[in-house]
Amino acid sequence: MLFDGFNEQTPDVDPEETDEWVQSFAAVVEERGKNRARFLIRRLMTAARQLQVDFPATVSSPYINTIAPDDEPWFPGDEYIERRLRAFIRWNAVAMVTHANTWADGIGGHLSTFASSAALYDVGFNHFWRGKDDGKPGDHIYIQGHAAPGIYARAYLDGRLNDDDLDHFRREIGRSGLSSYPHPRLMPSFWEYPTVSMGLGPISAIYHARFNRYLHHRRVDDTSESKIWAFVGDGETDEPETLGALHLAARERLDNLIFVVNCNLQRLDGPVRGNGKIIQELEANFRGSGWNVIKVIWGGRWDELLAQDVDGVLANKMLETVDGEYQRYSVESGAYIREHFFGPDPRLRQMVEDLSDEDLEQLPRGGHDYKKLYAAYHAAAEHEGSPTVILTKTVKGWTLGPDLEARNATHQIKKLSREQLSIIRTRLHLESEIPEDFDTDRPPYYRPAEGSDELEYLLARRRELGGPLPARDGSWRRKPLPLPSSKPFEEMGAGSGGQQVSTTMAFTRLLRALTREEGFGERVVPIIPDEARTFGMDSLFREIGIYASQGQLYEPVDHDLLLSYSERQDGQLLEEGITEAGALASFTAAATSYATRGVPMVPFYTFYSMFGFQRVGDAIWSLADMRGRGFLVGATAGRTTLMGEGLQHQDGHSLLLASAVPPCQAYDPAFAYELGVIVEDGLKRMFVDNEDIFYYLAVYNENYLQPAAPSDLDRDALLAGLYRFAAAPSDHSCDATIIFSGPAQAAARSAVALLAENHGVGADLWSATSFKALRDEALSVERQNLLHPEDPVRVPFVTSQLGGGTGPVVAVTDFMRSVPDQISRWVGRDYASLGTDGFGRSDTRERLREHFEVTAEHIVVCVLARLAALGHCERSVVNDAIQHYGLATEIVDPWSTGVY
Ligand SMILES: Cc1ncc(C[n+]2csc(CCOP(=O)(O)OP(=O)(O)O)c2C)c(N)n1
Ligand SMILES: [Mg+2]
Repeated sequence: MLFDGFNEQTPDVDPEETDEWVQSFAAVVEERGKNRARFLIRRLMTAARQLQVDFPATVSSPYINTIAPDDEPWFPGDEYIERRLRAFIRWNAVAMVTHANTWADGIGGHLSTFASSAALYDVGFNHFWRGKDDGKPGDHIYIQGHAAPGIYARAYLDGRLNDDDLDHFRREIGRSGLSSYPHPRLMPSFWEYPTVSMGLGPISAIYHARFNRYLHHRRVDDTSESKIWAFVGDGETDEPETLGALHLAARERLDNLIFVVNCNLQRLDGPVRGNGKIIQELEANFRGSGWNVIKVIWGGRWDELLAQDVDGVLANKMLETVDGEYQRYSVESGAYIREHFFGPDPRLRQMVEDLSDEDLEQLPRGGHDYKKLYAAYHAAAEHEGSPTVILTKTVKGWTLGPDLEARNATHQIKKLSREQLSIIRTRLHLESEIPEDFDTDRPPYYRPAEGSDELEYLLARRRELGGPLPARDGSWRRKPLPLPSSKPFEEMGAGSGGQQVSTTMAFTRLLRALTREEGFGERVVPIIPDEARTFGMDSLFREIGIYASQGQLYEPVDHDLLLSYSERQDGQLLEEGITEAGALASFTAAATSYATRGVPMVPFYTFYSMFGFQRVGDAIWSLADMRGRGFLVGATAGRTTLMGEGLQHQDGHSLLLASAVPPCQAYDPAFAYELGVIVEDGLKRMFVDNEDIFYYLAVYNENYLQPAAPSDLDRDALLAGLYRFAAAPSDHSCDATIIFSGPAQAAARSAVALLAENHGVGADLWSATSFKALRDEALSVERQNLLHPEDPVRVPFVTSQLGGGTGPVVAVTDFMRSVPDQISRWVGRDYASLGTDGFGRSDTRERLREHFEVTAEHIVVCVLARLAALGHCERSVVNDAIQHYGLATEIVDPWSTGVY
C-alpha cells in the first residue's frame, strides 16, 4: 500500500471520473510503455502550471538539457574567434604548469580542472561578467581554486600578466609570483575570493549575495547591478558548507546569485558518483531548496538525435546510464560507444546508423558547447525571484589527450611529455602558433599579435563589459568612512561606577553607542547567530532593527514589550540563526566590502567563543586571506568564567587558536576601558591606516566593578599587549610580579593583597591584553638582532616592560597556559604561568577556579614557590602556605597537569 497524505485525507468528490483518469493512465503504461506515461505526466504538469493550477515542484527532470534548442537565444559572439582564443588560453595554462614543474619537480599545479571548465569561464568573460571600470563594482566571480592556471592564462592574453609573471607561477618567494590558487593576501590587486578550501567559496557566495541585498535595502550601496557567480566542483558539493545554506538563498530570493557546478563527474581520486548521477542528485537538492535549476548536459550534436527520440528510449538510456559508465565512454572508442550505449536497444542502434565511429566519439558534452552555455547563462542572468544553479556536464581534462581526459589520475598530472604536449598542440589546432620543435621543458606561451583579430576581439569584449577580471582593490571608488567621535570610548573609560558589569555588557554598550554615531553608525554591522539574549544584546532588536528582506509580515508575540523582536527591511542587525559557518560568511562579506564594493563596513560578529576558531577556523583563515577587516567577538569566553555549561562550552583555548592566524589581533581585555582603547585604535588601524587586519576580542560574562581608566594609562603599552596596572605595595621583604588577563584580574588582585598581608611579598600587577601581540613583536626584534649583529641590540617590548621589576613573574589567565607561555622566552626573569588546561566541567565559578588551580591562593603559592626556587625564601614557606590555604594536592584532572 502506498500512502500519500494528500490522497488519503482529501474526499474524492467524483470517484467515477477519478477512476477513468487512473484507468486511462494504466492503459498508456500497458500499451505505450513507461516513457510515454512519464511524458504525459510531465505535459499535464506543464499544462497545470500554465493554467495557474498550483502544484508542488518535482525535484528532478529527465537527463536532458533544461533549455530546448528552439528556446536558445541567438549567440551574439564570433564562434571561430572565441574558439581560437580558448585554444590559446588552454595552451598557455598547460605551458605554464609544465614549465613550473620543470623548474622544480613536484611544485604542482593543475591542468585538468580548468581543461574541463575553460568554456564555462570564457562564455562568462566574453559575454556576461561586468568589470569595474568607471567606478562600478561589477559582478563578483568566485572561481574554482584549481582552475587558477586558466585564469592566469587569460590575464596573459589581456596583457595584465607577462612572460615573466607566468614563469613565476608557484614561485612566490623573492618576487611576487603567481599564487597557486586565488589568494587576495598574496595577489591583492588580482584575486578577490579565496575558494580553494572546498565548500567555503559556495557558502561565502551565498552570504555575499545576501549581504549585497542588505546593503541595498539599507541604502548604503546600490547593488542592483551586481551579480555573484560562483563556480563549484561537483566533488566539492560533498562539503556540508557547499549545500548547507541553499535554503537561505532561496528564502531570500537571491536572484543576484548564480552557481555554476562543473560536473566533470570526477573528483581527485575517482568518480564523484560512479554508481549514481551527480547531476540528478544535485538537481533534486537545489530544486528541493527552491532554486531555479538549468541543466546543460548535452552538446548541440545530440539535439538531432533527441529530436528523433519519439519513444523516449534515448532519454531513458541517458537517465539509466550511471556516471561511472559515462566516464568510461569518454575514454572509449566510437565502436565501444556504439556497442554499449546505443547497441543494446535496436531503436537506438538504428538512430546512429548513419554516424561514423568518429562522429560518436565527438558527441560533446554540454559544458563544452558555448552556445548551450550561453543560453544557460543568459537564462540565469534574466531569471527573477530565485537563485539559479547551472549544472553542466564536462569531461575532466578535456582536450588534454587520451592520457588525461577522464582518467582517474588526471587531477594529479602536472607535467606532460613531449608526445602529450604535441597531441594537445594538434588538438587545439595550434600548428602555426607553436613551432613543432618547441622546448618540452619550457613550452612557449602564445599571445596573438597586437592588432590581430583575436586580441582585438578579446580586449573589445572586456572593454564593453567594463574592464578585465578578476580584479580586486576597492580604492577605485572607496566611500570614505568617517570615524566615530571619542564619546563612546570615553564612556568606556569612565568605568561602571558602583555597578557590577561584565565586559560583554560593556561591549554591547559600546556597540550600541557606535551605531548611534552620526555618519559612522550606519556602517556598523552587528552579526549574531541566535545568541543575542545570552549576550544581553536583545536591547538592539528594537533599536536598530533585525534585517529581514521582506520586513515583518506578522505582529510579534512580544510586540508590547520595549525590547520586542523587530524585523525590518532596513534593519541593521544580522540575526543569522544557528549557523556559525553562515554567520562567519556574512562577516566575511561585510569585512571585505571595502575591497569588493569600495564601501567599508564595520562588522562586529559576536558568538560563543567556543564555537568560533574551533568551529569555523578554516573560514577565519579564508577571511584572513581575503584581508577582511572587522571585529570577531568571542563572548562567554574563559574555561571557568562561563560557569555551569561544562565541557563543550567552556573555552580556554580560542586565544591560542587565534594566535595562529597571522593578521588576527587577539586581545583579552580585563576591563571596559581596555576594550574601548582597543576598539578605538582598531577602527583607526583598519579604516584610516588601511591595515588589512581583523580583531579577536575575548569578552566574558562575569560581573564586577569596572574601574575607570587610570589617568596615567599608558595606551600604547596597553595596545602593545602589556601595561602596569598597579605598583607593588610598599614595605615588603621580597618582590614579585603578577600578570593577569581578562577576569583573572580578580584573583590576581586578591593575590597581591594576600602576599603583602600574609607573606611580606610585594607584587606589582600587570594587565596582559595580548600575549600574541607581545610575541609577534618579540619575534621580529629577535630576528633583527640575529641578522644585524652590528647594530645595537634591541630589546623586545615585553622584556623592557618587565625588566624594571625584580623577583619571579607569574601570569594567570582563564585560558590554557600555552597562551601566556607565548612570551616566556623574553620575560627575562623567572617565569611561571597558571591557567585552565584540560576539559571544562559544569560547576560554579568558584569551584571551577579551585579545580583549575587559578584562585588567588594558588597564585600566592605559585609566587612563593618561585621565590623559594630562586632562594628568596625558605621552601617550608610554600608548604605552610599550601596547608594554610587548604589547597588540594592530589591529581584530579590528569589532562590539566600535563601527566598525559
Ligand atoms: C576542504 C578541502 N579538502 C580537500 C581539498 C583537496 N582537493 C583539492 S581538489 C580536490 C578534488 C576536487 O574535485 P571537484 O570539486 O570535483 O573539482 P574538479 O577539479 O573535478 O573540477 C580535492 C579533494 C581541498 N582543496 N579542500
Ligand atoms: Mg569534479
